[in-house]
Amino acid sequence: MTYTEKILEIVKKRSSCESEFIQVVEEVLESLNIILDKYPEYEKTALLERFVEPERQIIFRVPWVDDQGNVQVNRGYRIQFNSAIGPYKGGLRFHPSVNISIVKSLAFEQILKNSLTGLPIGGGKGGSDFNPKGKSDGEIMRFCQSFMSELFKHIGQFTDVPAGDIGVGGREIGYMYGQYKKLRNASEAGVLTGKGISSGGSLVRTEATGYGLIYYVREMLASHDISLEGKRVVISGSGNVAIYACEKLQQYGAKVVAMCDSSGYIYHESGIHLDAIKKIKEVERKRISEYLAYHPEAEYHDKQNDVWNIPCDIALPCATQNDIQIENAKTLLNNGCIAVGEGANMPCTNESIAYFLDNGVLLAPAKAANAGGVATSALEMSQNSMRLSWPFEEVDKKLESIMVTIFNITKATAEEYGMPDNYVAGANIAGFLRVAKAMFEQGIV
Ligand code: NDP
Ligand code: 2IT
Repeated sequence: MTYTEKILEIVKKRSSCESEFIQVVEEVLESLNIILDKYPEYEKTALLERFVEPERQIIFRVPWVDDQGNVQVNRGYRIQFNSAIGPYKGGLRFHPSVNISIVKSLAFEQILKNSLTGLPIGGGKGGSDFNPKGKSDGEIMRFCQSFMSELFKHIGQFTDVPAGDIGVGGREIGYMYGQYKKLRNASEAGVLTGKGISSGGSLVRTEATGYGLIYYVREMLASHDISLEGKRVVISGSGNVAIYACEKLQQYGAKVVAMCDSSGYIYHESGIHLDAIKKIKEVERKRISEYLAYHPEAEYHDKQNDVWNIPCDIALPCATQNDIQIENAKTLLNNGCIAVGEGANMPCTNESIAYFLDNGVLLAPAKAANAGGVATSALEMSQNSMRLSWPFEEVDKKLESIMVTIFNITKATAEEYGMPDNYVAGANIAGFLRVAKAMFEQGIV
């Protein structure tokens, strides 16, 4: 039994009910097998045993009062997974599907993603099974305040710095930041990222994950002499990541023909009009089917996952985990798809990832391709520490340069280990080595 097989056995036994967590650990360990012979000291110091076990897991009650005066109770999570290279850093997800397995899997991914940015940030993730859909502004605020009334004990600008994820955007971060400041009686802007600009947020943070994804995909295609111009693209999701991926693609002359939300998808052959999507999703907080009110010539279909049946050159899953199942992967390839960029976290199943790699589809892996969000969060932390703010162009240039560097590292690492174009392995290995070196240097802690 190899060292990685032994570790996978331990995780399967200890976390037998956590299917998403087992899924990500399996994907990462598979890539690490090839390098561990070079580092016998890692097995001697049980480095992988420590790497797959969170430093701390916090689970708490979140009671709040709805608009009818009823008391509601949700569950809150924060997984502080690894602080070897910096304070725990990662988003908060508010969605009814949130459970310990999902949060742990996202926190584990975050360790490697944050490492790839080259910035000093460790890995964490949190959230709640709270469903923000259909809630009034007052309900959202009371929930966020209650959530922070417990979370504030465990976070801090040098300890753990949360941000947004599914269901958590600028509005929610604002309410949580307000509550944190009240409880701590201190202005510690660096405790949360994704803040509004007036509250110490960074320009470009809103756009960062989507823009960063397209910078990565642009580099990946360019290394095969392919350009984004004129490409047909299908995007799943219509939230923060999807919207700004679409915006940057359109700037590069690509045509986005479909987007979706959890209820269904829209198909607009002449190209999606992003201003309508922004209005529906960022302002009105409505369903994507409303798009037809603005563009009746488009089509709406209520099976969200069928969005992958639309022929495209490039597929960008930007909604949630396990979105592209093996049947979707086969359909995409049959329809001529040449590249997939993972804007969401773990949007392709392990089976789909293997299928794409085996069939020559270029795959930009989530932990590299969507790292622009957290990288810009780290730039927000820097600006907060320096008590100044950089202009949009400056942050965007830094983001672009970070994404180009991440692409180059994932490509070079894949080549070094004899797997050219396998950016999945490149990202896993490069991300791991930086954290492993830091863990080794810091002894058994
Ligand atoms: P948003 O909440 O802004 O948008 C999420 C989008 O995905 C919505 O269109 C939503 O539809 C859809 N969606 C969510 N859950 C499901 C589901 N179970 N089935 C189908 N559709 C679903 O989130 P973000 O755009 O911020 O996040 C999207 C993905 O990107 C997530 O995987 C997140 O972890 C990842 N990510 C986000 C980063 C960020 O900076 N925000 C950074 C890196 C990764 P509906 O509104 O109907 O629920
Ligand atoms: O998955 C992610 O990288 C995020 N949700 C962003 C995390 C962050 O701290 O900005």
